[in-house]
Amino acid sequence: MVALPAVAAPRASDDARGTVTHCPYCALQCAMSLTPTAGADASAGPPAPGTDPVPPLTVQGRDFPTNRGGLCQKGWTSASVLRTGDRLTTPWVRVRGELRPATWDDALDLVAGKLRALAAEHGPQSVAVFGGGGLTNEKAYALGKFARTVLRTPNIDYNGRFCMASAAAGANRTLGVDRGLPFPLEDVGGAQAVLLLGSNLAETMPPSLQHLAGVRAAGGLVVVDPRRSATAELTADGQGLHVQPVPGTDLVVLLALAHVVLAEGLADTAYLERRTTGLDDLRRCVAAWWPERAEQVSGVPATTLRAVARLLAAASPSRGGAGAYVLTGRGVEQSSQGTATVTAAIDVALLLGLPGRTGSGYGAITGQGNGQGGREHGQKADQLPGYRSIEDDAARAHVAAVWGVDPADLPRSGLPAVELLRRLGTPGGPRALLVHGSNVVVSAPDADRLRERIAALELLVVCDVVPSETALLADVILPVTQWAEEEGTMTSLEGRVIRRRKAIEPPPGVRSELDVLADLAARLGSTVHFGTDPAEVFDELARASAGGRADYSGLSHARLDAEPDLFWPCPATPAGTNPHPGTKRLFTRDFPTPDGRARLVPVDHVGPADDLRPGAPLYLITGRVLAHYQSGAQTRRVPALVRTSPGPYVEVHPLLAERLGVEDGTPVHLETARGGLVARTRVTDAVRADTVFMPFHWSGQGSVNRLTNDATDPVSGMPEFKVCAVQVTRWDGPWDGFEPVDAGLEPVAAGVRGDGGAHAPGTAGA
Ligand SMILES: Nc1nc2c(c(=O)[nH]1)N[C@H]1C(S)=C(S)[C@@H](COP(=O)(O)OP(=O)(O)OC[C@H]3O[C@@H](n4cnc5c(=O)[nH]c(N)nc54)[C@H](O)[C@@H]3O)O[C@H]1N2
Ligand SMILES: Nc1nc2c(c(=O)[nH]1)N[C@H]1C(S)=C(S)[C@@H](COP(=O)(O)OP(=O)(O)OC[C@H]3O[C@@H](n4cnc5c(=O)[nH]c(N)nc54)[C@H](O)[C@@H]3O)O[C@H]1N2
Ligand code: SF4
Ligand SMILES: [Mo]
Repeated sequence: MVALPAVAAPRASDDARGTVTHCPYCALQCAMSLTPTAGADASAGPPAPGTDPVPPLTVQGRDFPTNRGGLCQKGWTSASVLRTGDRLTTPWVRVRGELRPATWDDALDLVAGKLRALAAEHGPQSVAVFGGGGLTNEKAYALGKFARTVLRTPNIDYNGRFCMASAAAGANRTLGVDRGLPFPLEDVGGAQAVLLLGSNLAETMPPSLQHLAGVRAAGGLVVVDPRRSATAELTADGQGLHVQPVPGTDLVVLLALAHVVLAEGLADTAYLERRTTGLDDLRRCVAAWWPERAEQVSGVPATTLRAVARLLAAASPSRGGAGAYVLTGRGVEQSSQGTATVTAAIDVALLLGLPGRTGSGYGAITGQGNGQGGREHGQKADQLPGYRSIEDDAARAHVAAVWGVDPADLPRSGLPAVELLRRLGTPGGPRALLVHGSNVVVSAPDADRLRERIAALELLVVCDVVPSETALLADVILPVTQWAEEEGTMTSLEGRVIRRRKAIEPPPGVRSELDVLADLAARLGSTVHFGTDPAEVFDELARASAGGRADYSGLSHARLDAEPDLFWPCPATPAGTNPHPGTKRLFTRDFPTPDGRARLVPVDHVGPADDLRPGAPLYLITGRVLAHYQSGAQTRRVPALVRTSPGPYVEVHPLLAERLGVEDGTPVHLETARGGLVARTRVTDAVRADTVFMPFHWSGQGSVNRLTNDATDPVSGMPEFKVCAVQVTRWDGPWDGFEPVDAGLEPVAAGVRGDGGAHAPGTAGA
């Protein structure tokens, strides 16, 4: 029998509306309150086949500076995932090829035994760890510490490499620090111009649109996207401009904007003089990108490029404007030149004198719930907690002292995500992989190749809440607590540290990841202490972060409960003095670089790694839809979301549709250098005629990542999800269509169906 979820007893942190917490999904971390659902039987098992689960908790939006009470459809249906029919409630172990329910003791003994044997025979680096930006700060910290002190492997990286790595690299090298938005989101409300590059906020963070109302009214919203996305639509009726470049040419657009700003004398010369270095080199590099040349590459008219540069300049403080922002999203970052593109975006912002001025700035829009904190506390191959470098001896000494280990025993940098995944099961590569919070076989590029690599592993262990497609390939699945079942902290896209609170008991049989890591550490004979109380783990994390770039040492769960408005850095202060107020806005006085100045960095355009060629004459771009989250592991299990967005599709322009001889709904075959798939067309003039678009939320036949390129950015290691070359043809062959996934509707039988549905071991045999 499965799960008898009971509602946790109310505590001081609950208000009249229930448990005060935040959404489980994206980095906007919308505030919500959770109350037991009236009439729902908290002790009921999974829903009967064919019926929607009654969520045990009712979700209500709560007023907060970011969401102002608003939630998107994913947020208000999020409690359904707590009671999905195939929620994992017991460990599963593969026996003679088949997953079977197991006890925790047997499962963990098996894992520990195998890890010990592999390390003894092949060295500690033969075990790799893959984390996720959805884990709480506490869990991300514990995972990094576990990898470095118990496994002693350098090979830990995480899905943030797919998400924020280029933005992080770009910001670090220019501004000296990577905090997605170095200002609170509400600041954007007063702007006169916003240049939004490769972000579809209307679908990916709908409540955030409230902060764009002002700029739209001022006619200053500029959206750069090869598609007329829902966000680009917001520029209609004089509210701004939609710039629709050739995919992968945003860097050229930005270089041309920088060119115009300099050529027309629109730069903030006093700011450049006082607060930056590197202007001469930048000037030389952008001189080559006059608007007419940029037009030839990007397809954006030179007149538009000039108009955008002038609009931004007019809104800039140095020219008496009300303020301007340059913001980047995954559309420009998930590129083999993502770091260069972010760098160019920051160069433009610096030329206009925006960063560090209240009411203006540059920011990258962080994606996952804890994408920000997840990259600060040690899941990244080259980082220790507090955003410290693992190659820096002082940082190693500090963190080793907190952990009670010898700094010499800490490994150095490991392989970044894509390379780590490519090397799985290869000679000299990792032979075991522990996955915490990512569904890589759906979300990583060149996914068919990844499945082959995973099959070559000697051990795959997946900790998850549901039997994701990746979990179904595992040798051992460990069921862990999620979101409303646990305490912790998340760091939002603004660098605001917020509390996640427990509202319901987890199903019996499920354990917290903190507990799993502590138990495994003990079974592996480690003497390093692993706390299982999230508040205690946070205190340790805070100490480990002290003095680092992301300093949390002045924070604690208790303080965050009392003050929900604290941003890092927030260092500890001497006893008897006032606590540090946190840092809402960065760069107001200087930049955290050695000379206190921001660095203008020259960059140049190369183009996509897999560009148009004979046999692949169109661009394939990818992204998201409103109703689904990431690999869909969670949202494909929410019936209301599946009804809104039942399956994969390919957006095709009417001119291309005519050339291909297809109509709305006709299946087409997509073929790239990596593989092929068949999906239904959606004919729309929102996409360019030389481009097709496909969302990545589905697996099996509908998984676009079977086609995407795993070429990476040379600085950040981020893969080029957004652009590759594709051949599209009408499909007249046999095709049984994509089975719409009736997620969570049936308690399903064991076995791998392979079509990416919501299926498997969850309740079988239980
Ligand atoms: N509904 C929903 N919301 C989410 C998520 C989700 O999965 N679903 N995930 C969360 C996470 S982790 C993230 S990272 C964020 C991502 O949030 P966004 O960055 O807004 O999301 P995407 O849809 O991946 O990409 C944005 C846009 O990039 C465009 N694009 C594609 N190629 C190019 C190009 O070459 N140039 C330009 N300029 N644009 C291009 C696409 O057409 C798309 O409209 O969303 C978060 N919020
Ligand atoms: N083509 C294409 N591919 C992309 C992108 C794109 O734009 N285009 N975007 C990329 C981006 S930005 C991202 S962020 C990635 C994300 O893709 P993934 O890394 O696959 O992220 P999720 O689908 O959120 O997977 C999270 C998994 O963790 C589980 N989970 C939830 N909470 C917990 C927890 O507390 N502990 C544990 N152990 N598990 C938990 C969920 O059930 C789910 O199975 O996809 C990338 N892939
Ligand atoms: S915008 Fe993001 S945080 Fe807000 S409700 Fe939707 S998924 Fe949740
Ligand atoms: Mo992301």
